[in-house]
Amino acid sequence: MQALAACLPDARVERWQQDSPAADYAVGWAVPPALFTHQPRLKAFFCAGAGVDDLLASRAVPPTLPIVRVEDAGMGEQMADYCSAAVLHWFTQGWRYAQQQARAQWRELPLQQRSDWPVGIFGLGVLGRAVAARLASLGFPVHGCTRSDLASGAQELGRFLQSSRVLVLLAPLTPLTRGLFDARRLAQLPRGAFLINVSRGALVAEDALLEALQSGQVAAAALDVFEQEPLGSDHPYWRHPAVRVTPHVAAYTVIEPAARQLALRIQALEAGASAESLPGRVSRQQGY
Ligand code: OXD
Repeated sequence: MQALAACLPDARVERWQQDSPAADYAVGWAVPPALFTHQPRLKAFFCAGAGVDDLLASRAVPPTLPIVRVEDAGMGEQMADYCSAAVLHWFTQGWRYAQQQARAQWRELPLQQRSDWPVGIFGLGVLGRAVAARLASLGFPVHGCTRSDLASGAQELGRFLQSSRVLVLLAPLTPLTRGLFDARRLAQLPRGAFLINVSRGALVAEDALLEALQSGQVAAAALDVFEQEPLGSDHPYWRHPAVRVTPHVAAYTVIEPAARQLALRIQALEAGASAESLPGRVSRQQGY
């Protein structure tokens, strides 16, 4: 809040409460639905996180209220760190050596070639592109799948999956992507593939992933997001030897860049720009 106030010295910036006066703009993440009923005059809502699926699913959000997401705001670098750490852990056999260490087993494993580790990034928005650039700079062959590739048919997605030894999910949760990675899609990956999910848990059918891990179709997974969060303490992911669980922390919004970005957007709106023209403007039709 202070960071935003510092960027907007002429504005009154305050923490929202039910009796707060009517505001022109609101900024938040996982905000209570009451904010929208108590703030009927909002000109725009700024989402401080990357995903807007919960907001779009909420009946409290007026259907005509412009929603604008922060873009990157320090998250691209963190996503790139998270994904490259997972890829390097698998590529350098770190995960297998950890399993061997648990058995006090001294056994050299073969050297890997980066060219045998093509990485497919599903979702090439700002964050997907940051991850792609980092992995490419580490020497991995990287390719991507965008919304228009998805729209051009099942074959395109099939080709993308077949050539992804590591699949990174970085696409928003929309009607098109919900449950997309089911048993049939996971079977299109090369046998022994690796999965990183840093977008939304509901993109993946959990039972199908557990089965694919059991059969060896998927060798290992690094999961930051889950259908139910927090992940239940009895969920099989927690104790699965080939699954790394993190509690939805792959990327935090960094306050200062986010505040600078929001201030620029608000100033643009106040100067007469249309909400449609703002970077990060959410399309209700596309669902992100
Ligand atoms: C998200 C976020 O959208 O953490 O998941 O920003």
